[in-house]
Amino acid sequence: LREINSEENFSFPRNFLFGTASSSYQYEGAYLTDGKTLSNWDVFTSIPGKISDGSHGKVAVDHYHRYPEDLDLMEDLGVNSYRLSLSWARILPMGRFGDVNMAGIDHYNSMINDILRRGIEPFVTLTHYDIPQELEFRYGSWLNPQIREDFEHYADICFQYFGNRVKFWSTFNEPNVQVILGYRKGTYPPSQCSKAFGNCTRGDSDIEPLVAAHNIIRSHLAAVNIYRTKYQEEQRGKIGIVMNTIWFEPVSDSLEDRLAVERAQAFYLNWFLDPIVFGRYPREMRKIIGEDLPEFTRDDLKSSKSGLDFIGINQYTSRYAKDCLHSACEPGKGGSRAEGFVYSNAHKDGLPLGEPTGVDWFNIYPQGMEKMLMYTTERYKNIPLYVTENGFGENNTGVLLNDYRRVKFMSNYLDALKRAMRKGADVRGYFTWSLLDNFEWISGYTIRFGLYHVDFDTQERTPRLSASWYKNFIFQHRAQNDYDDA
Ligand code: GBH
Repeated sequence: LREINSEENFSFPRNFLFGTASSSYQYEGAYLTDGKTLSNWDVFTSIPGKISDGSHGKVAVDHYHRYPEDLDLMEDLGVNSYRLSLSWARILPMGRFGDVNMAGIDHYNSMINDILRRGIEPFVTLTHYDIPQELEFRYGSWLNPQIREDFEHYADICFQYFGNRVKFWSTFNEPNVQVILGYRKGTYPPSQCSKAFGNCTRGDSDIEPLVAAHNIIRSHLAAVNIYRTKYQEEQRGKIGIVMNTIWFEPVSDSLEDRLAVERAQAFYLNWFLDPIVFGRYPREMRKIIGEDLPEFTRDDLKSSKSGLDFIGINQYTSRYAKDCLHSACEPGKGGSRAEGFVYSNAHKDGLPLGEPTGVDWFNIYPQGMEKMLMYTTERYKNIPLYVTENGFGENNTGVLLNDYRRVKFMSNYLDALKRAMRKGADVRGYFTWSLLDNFEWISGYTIRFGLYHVDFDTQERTPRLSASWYKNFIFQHRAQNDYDDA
């Protein structure tokens, strides 16, 4: 059985989580069912021109009604965990200004019970981009410090109703993406953008992304504090945050470009994790932004010494970073004059980083997985890590069941993950994005990430090659464990 593993002498620990990931807005549909009100994404998708195919998540893949069928698929795959998110607008349609919607609570109770009945561990995110529109409308959501009271209240309700069964909580999904696209580029709600970065039609402050991020970090810390003081001792779960990660390589060997890589990482990952783990923003940010960087109060930081039990890493892609403090900033897909770097697709010598996929933000670079996990392990002192998302998206080319490119992608990224574990990264789980094709945000239904193909008219789910590959992969790992134990 040893030969089964492509990397010699390695087996995943028995309790390693293998799962698939989803999110409420991308999967559930049922957008006004059982007392749910509009979320920011319901409103955003109704504005013409925001979504590439003009679509929305009103029905999505109807997971709200079809979850038992979807859990059947997961059971068949043999996964032992399922990463999902809750819809805040289903649980607290008016935020803290109204009552708990018991129909929403009942729905998630039934779903969580069904998940557990099948021997699957729920891994729950509180906010995967979608929030009640009420909070946007009333006070401007993340730009207003009072969002912290709303988030704290919401988290408290979730711990209270579900915490006896949910043992893994993430406060936010990819707040870095949420802030950069929502307040800097303006391509996600609430469509604010800053002059230095985007073609602004609304919003003109370079400070807004910093303020939104600050309020998210404070909200995270408040939720962690509630969990630690009121629930954790009895419920014995773990709480963390999920970040999007990009592995950056310097565009040349010059010292300037190597320092640009550090700035790129500071302005992407460390922006959120440093305050949560160390209680302050990264040095590179402080140096560049100076006094415009908001400050934390002593009260904010009371839980920051233990502001995380784990870090969730969403790892898809890698990029070159190029200095532009000392030379001109050609417009790139990320970074700016203000931050002193830009992203670049090609090395100075002309070589691209990894392999392009046909989806513009996404190239295949498995080494990025290994390096990202090692970087996080070193910087954040061996904290437990979960790869909360990794997966392969393809442009919609009709019924594409023979997804050999996805299989190759998963196999190579999982090999890179194993290499990181052998070098000492404390990785405890892997969730692939995603079980099903689903609503891919501003790309609508044009990019497909599923191990199962979904016919969006009939809602029929059909397994792709990758579904049987993943099933086999998980099966082999179990067999290896049984062999090692015998
Ligand atoms: C994750 O984001 C999300 O958590 C998940 O919901 C999503 O379905 C999945 O990945 C697949 O995309 O305008 O060029 O910036 C991954 C990071 C950042 C990738 C935003 C797509 C938008 C394209 N995402 N990006 S761009």
